[in-house]
Amino acid sequence: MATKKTSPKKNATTQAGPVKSAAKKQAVAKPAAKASAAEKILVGIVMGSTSDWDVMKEAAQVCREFGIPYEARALSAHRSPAELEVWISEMEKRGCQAFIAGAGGAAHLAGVVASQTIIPIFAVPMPSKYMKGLDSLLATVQMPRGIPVPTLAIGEAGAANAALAVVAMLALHDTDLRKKLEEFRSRQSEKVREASLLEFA
Ligand code: RP5
Repeated sequence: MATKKTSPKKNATTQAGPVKSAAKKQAVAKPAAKASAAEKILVGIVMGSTSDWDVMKEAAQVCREFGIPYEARALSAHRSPAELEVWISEMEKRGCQAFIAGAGGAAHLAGVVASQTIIPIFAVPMPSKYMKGLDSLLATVQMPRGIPVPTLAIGEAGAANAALAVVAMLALHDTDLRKKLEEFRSRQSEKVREASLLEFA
């Protein structure tokens, strides 16, 4: 049966703020700011459900911190495959250089995105209710040979690290970004050097 392809404009959030939240308003709480179709976007962040946004916003936060234009969308490999396909192709046209995909449970989203584009993708397994994300991790990381899906840690650290991996990739050909990443690393090291353990009684 042919699936109807519609323009995937719902549930999007960009550097400037969310475009629209169709399902759960708390997932994208800021005022709407529509990304123009012509606007260049370097990173596509996609998640299987708006319920993943609490974790995936960590990736968006890192992009924002480094000044990298991104668009974040809730699109499911299982529930909205046609919309997902349209979005991937739109992102390619808009100059996207990397995707970050987060999904939970039988998490096929990152693999499906990877199957439709040669743009690098980084995957984030979502914490899940009953298996604490182990199901998401194994479903994501155990890709068969030929379609690589580099997979980060379960949850927030994975989401932030996925974006940092993208920053490192983009920094290979962007001197300003390289400087920002080096400064980020220095600040992080400095925090560790300055940290002290509390005295105990
Ligand atoms: C996955 O199912 C999503 O990525 C999410 O992690 C999980 C639960 O989705 P909801 O039932 O909260 O929409 O597809």
